[in-house]
Amino acid sequence: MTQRFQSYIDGQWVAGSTAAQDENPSDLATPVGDYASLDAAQVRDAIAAAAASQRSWSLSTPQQRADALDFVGSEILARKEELGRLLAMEEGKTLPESIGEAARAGQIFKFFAGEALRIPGEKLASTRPGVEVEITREPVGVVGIIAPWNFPLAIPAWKIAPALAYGNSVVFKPAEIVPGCAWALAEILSRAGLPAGAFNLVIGSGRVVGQALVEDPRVNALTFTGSVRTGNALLQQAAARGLKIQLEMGGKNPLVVLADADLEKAVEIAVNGAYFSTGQRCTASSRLIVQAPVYEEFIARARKRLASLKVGHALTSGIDIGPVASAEQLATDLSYLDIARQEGAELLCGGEQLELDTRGHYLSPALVAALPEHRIAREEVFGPVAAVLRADDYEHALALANDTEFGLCAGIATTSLKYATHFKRHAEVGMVMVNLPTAGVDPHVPFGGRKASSYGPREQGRYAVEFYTTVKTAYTSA
Ligand code: TXE
Repeated sequence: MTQRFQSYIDGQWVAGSTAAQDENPSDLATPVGDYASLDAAQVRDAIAAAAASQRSWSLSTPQQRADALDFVGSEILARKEELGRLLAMEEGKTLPESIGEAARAGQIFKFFAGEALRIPGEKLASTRPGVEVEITREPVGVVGIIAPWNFPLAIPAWKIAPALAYGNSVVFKPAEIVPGCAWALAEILSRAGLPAGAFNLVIGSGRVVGQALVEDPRVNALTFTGSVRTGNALLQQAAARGLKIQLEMGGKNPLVVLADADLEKAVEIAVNGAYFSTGQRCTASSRLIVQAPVYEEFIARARKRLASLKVGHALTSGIDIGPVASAEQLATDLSYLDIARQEGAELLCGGEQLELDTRGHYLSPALVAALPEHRIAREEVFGPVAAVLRADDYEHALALANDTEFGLCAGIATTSLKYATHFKRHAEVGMVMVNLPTAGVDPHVPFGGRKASSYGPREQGRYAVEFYTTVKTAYTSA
């Protein structure tokens, strides 16, 4: 019997109207389950429930909030293998990557359980005699969460956990292709002791469910991770009604490899950053910028390493890369490879659809020698596809690294302290890595970018407090 993933509104499990299949990208013949999309009226019910529970949840003690989040974090950690398996089946990440993501989601809930006890404030002497000034943080209210499919446990966790920790109520809309992970998270949250309505899950399409969230005046803040196109459309609508909004969108993250780098390490960093998680990470190293003296050698070693990677069913042990998450994403990946060929870029290896024992969206990791103006070197593909560019020297490499509309993450492989230090200061990004893959971040420090990659305050760590609270300044005269 297939499992049906339902929505959760005001403390009740709710069926939607139209049923759809939750696909398994490793094996299209064996779906993970099915789910039903909500209509706009049901989303409005969820927002009403969140608004109604807002006051009681915002008045809960920090200890109650910490206990609820700690419960969720502990259960996710205890069940990380099982949740990882669901994630692997639904999104297509390898099982070790998926279990790692489940563990990360658990750690994030535990981190914010601690933060709920440490909500910052300040008390200052006034400039006027006999007056005291206090600065406190209060919940924003009802937070709408629109999440993508590529980290179906971790991204919802790093939005839901701080929202609840700081006393907001939540209406969470997952991406269409990962309802199972969202349902599993909601099921745990449903037993965490929250008042009915403080957390709601609304499964359905972006067009209906996502739109209902951005349009409703009872939603006080909206956090989104996804494509630049959708993010920008939401920004326009948010601006029109003065809605607080935070956006995490695409990346075209450069990894610079200098001639003085440890080349073996640099190749490993590049392959990990560009292709693991099937390249479907906003921080993926999709532009490899290699200094001329080591360009050929880097390519030769990268091709050899890529040929050794095993692409396969996400649950098979020993595989390195799972399938692409959806037919739509696979079509995007293939079309970018076509465009690259048409524009004169050279496919060095990979980029082939693979037929394995089970029918799935399998693509071999592709490396493309490109020029900076080629679209494959400028636009986010979001698949196991990387462009490699040649740079004359460090200054040229830095200029190429910054020659993009995006600014999420940048990396450099070098043994030079001088270049590493200069790069950390001059890369126009929100996150920078020295001798590390561009993808792979810590949960307790800020995450986010500049330029077209991000809008609004940073996510994660203590910096999350900026988005999920509003500041009040109180003056008291005795
Ligand atoms: O994103 P969408 P998709 C990029 C990546 C990928 C492309 C498309 O390049 O190939 O986006 O992915 C909801 N109002 N990234 O189609 O459409 C949608 O239901 C309100 C990069 O999945 O932006 C989902 O929950 N909501 C990114 C969420 O928005 C709407 C991660 C994201 O979907 C909506 C994901 C609307 N009108 C994709 N339309 C990264 N860099 O991390 C859609 N949604």
